Amino acid sequence: MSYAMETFDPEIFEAINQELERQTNHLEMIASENFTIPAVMEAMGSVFTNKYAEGYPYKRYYGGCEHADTVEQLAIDRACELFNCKFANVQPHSGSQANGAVYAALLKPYDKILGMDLSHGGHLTHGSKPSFSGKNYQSFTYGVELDGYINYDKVMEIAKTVQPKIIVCGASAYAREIDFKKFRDIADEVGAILFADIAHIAGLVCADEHMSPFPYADVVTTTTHKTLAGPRGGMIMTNDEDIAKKINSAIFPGLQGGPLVHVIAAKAVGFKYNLSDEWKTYAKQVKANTKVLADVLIKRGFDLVSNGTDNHLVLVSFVGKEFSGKDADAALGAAGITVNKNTVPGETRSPFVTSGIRVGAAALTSRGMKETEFEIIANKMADVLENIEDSELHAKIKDEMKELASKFVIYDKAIY
Ligand code: DSN
Repeated sequence: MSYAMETFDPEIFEAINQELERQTNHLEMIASENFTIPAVMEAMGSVFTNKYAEGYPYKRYYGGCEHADTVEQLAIDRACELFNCKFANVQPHSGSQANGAVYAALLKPYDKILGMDLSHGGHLTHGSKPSFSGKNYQSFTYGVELDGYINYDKVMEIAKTVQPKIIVCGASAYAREIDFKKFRDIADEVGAILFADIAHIAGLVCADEHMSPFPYADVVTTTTHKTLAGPRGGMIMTNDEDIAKKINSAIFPGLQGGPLVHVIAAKAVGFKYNLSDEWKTYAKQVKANTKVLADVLIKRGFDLVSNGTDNHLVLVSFVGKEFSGKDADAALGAAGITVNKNTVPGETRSPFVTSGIRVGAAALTSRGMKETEFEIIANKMADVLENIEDSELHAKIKDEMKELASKFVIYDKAIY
């Protein structure tokens, strides 16, 4: 019996190859997505998927972990070098698991969390009511002003009223630099722990293209797949030994069982890429490309939340327009440009409809696109948004975008 995927499981083989075609022919502009390097995928598909390794490097519960130890220690050391911190836990299976572990480590049930409102750009795990973070803890929120910026004085006022045990800073849809020092001042004023979730901006932070949460935050989490372009997963970092010990216990045995050693190996490979000079050039280019996207859309008459960007994404607002974020998402999708609908400050539509879209530059920058291509794409986006019901135009632009994409092929096969 052959277990090669093509013959053993042709349905899955076909779906994977279709996905490669989709990723190749469409322009991926979802701000939380990226293309990882083949070496990361090789590690994810490695024999480490077979290994149980409960515990931490050199302190395992099972035998045969000597190579898992090598891999996890390398991932930890590279993470600490990358973010200039003392301790890292590279085992969280996702960003949500990482955030859950921070709360489990540092809070008691019903303690108070203060985080950014989901509809203002925060994340479900920052205290949103449908999430464990809003159910197991008393959660309170701060938001952005109508101008799209966080008002740190207001956050201070809210923090003084709420007296939270933890303040969460970091966002999923915020186009401006986050001032971690100002959040530190707020946390100090009310005696709170400062927790920074840098999942969206980590790839910029480690390249000095965004202010670092260290030394201001007590604990920092990130995903490893968004702007870091590594494998899908999470990570927790701190400079505080006591917090590090609590986090380790919260992840294992608190929340997770055996770590995904194949993914940890892939995280280590990703961090090696993030530590390279090439990465610094990439992160700069992400910001330059996003700036072009913002400038063109503004020039073409669209409203951007905060009127611009400091990072890898823009939020386009359709408040006052006939069409919604959902309509825009669908029209751009038909034109071969993948984005996501997103709530905007002062939102009046439901989260399933919304009045905005979130657009990111990280993935197309990984394909090698630069300012010239982003200018073309932003103008095509504007053409679609100005002609939201013209399906013939959308189909024509889809062909043009496919032609553009074909010049920036990232993978020569679906499985590494
Ligand atoms: N789903 C992620 C994002 O799109 O930002 C957050 O977890």
